[in-house]
Amino acid sequence: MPRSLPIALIGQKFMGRAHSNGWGQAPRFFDLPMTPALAVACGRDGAELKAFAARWGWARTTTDWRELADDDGVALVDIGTPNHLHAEPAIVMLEAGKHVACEKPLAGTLDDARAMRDAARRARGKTFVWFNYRRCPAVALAWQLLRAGRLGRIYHVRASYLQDWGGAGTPMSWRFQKKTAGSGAHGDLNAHAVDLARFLLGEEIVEVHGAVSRTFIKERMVPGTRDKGRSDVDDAVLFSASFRSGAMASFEATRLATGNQNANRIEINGELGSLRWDFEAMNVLHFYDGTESRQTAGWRRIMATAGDVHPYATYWPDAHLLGYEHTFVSMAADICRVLGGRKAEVPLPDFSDAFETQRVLEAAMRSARERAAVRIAEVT
Ligand code: NAI
Ligand code: SOE
Repeated sequence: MPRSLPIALIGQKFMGRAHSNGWGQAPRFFDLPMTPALAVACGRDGAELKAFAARWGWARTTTDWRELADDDGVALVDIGTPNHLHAEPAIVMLEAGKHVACEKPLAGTLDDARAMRDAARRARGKTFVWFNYRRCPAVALAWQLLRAGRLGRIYHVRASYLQDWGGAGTPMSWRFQKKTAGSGAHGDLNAHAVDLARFLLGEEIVEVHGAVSRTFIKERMVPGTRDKGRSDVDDAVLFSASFRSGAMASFEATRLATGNQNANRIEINGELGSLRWDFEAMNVLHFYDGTESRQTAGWRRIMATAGDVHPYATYWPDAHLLGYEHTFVSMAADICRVLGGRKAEVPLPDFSDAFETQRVLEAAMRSARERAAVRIAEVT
C-alpha cells in the first residue's frame, strides 16, 4: 500500500498549475511507493487562492507560507514563486524537517543559492529542483545513449534557448527586475540550458571564456499605470565555456529571437556520433551514428514514444505524443519514487546540483561585466 506524501504548494499561477497537475496525475499513470496528497495551497490573494484550490483539488489554503513550517500535515513544500522568493521559504522549511521541491533557477543570486545548498546539506529532508526538461523522453533517451558511450569522446555542445515574448510591448513584471528575478533571459533560460548540458554530459563546466550580456529594452510600461519602469536585467546573454574533459560549449539565451517561441535546443558532437534535440519538437531525438558506413550514414529521426524502450513514454499507446505538462508529471513521479526508497528513471537535480548550475550562470555574468574569462573554481 503506497504511503501518503502530503504536499504544500507556494505560488498558484503558471507553475502552480503545472505542479498541481504534476502531483495530481503522477499516481494515475505510475505505480509509486508514495501517493502525493494535495494538502495545502499557499498564495497571497485569499479569494483567488480558494478558487485555485477548488479547481486543482487542494484540501486547504493559507496566505501565510510560514505556517507551513509547523504544519504536521505537510511533508514536502513545493516552491513556485518568483526567484527572490525561493531561498527564505526553502531554508525555513528545510530547518523544519520538510522535503523541498523548488522551481529553477535555484535562486536569483549566488548568495541565496549557496545558503540553500548549505541548508540542504544540514537538513533531514531531501531537495529537488524543477529542471523539468530532463524528463522529456527524447532527452532521457539522449542521456541513455551518452551513458552507453554511443558518442564517444565529446567535442562540442551547442545549447540555445530562444524565445521572442520580451519585445518593447511586453509590460513590466517581476521577470524584468533584478531584485525579484536576479537576471533576465540568463537565469530564466540559460539555467535550463546549462542544467541540460551538465546532465547530459555528466560532468562539470570548469571555465567560462567570454560572455556578452545585453539589455535592449531599458524601459517598460508598468501595468495599471501610465508610467514606465526601468528594466535592469539582460534581454539576452551569450557565452562560451569548457567542460572538464575539454569539450567546448556555447550557450545563448534570449527573449528577443523573433520567430522563436520556445526553442530550447541542444546539439552534442562526439567522436562516434552526434545528438540534436529541440523542445519545439520535444518527442523527437536526432541521432547521427558516425560508426555506420559513410555510404548510408545520416541523421536518424527517432520518435521517443515507445513505452517499452523510451523512458517516461508510457502514458499513452506508442507514438501518441507527450507535451510540456508530462515533464512535470514524470518529475513528480520520480520524486515520489526517491522519497519512497526507489530510484528515479534519470537523475533528479537537488540543491547541490542546481548550485553548480548557478555557479556557471554567475561566472557568465562576471565574465560579461569584466570582459574576461572566469574559472568556475573562483565562483564559490
Ligand atoms: P508567476 O508570476 O506566474 O507566479 C508566481 C506566483 O507566486 C503567483 O501565484 C504569486 O501570487 C505567487 N507569489 C508571489 N509572492 C508570493 C508570496 N510572498 N507568498 C506566496 N505566493 C507568492 O510566475 P511563474 O511563471 O509561475 O514563475 C515562478 C517560478 O517558476 C520562477 O522561479 C520561474 O523561474 C519558474 N518557472 C519555471 C518554469 C519551468 O518550465 N520549469 C516555467 C515558468 C516559470
Ligand atoms: C519563460 O521564459 C519560461 O516560462 C521560463 O520561465 C521557463 O523556465 C521555461 O521553461 C519556459 O519559458
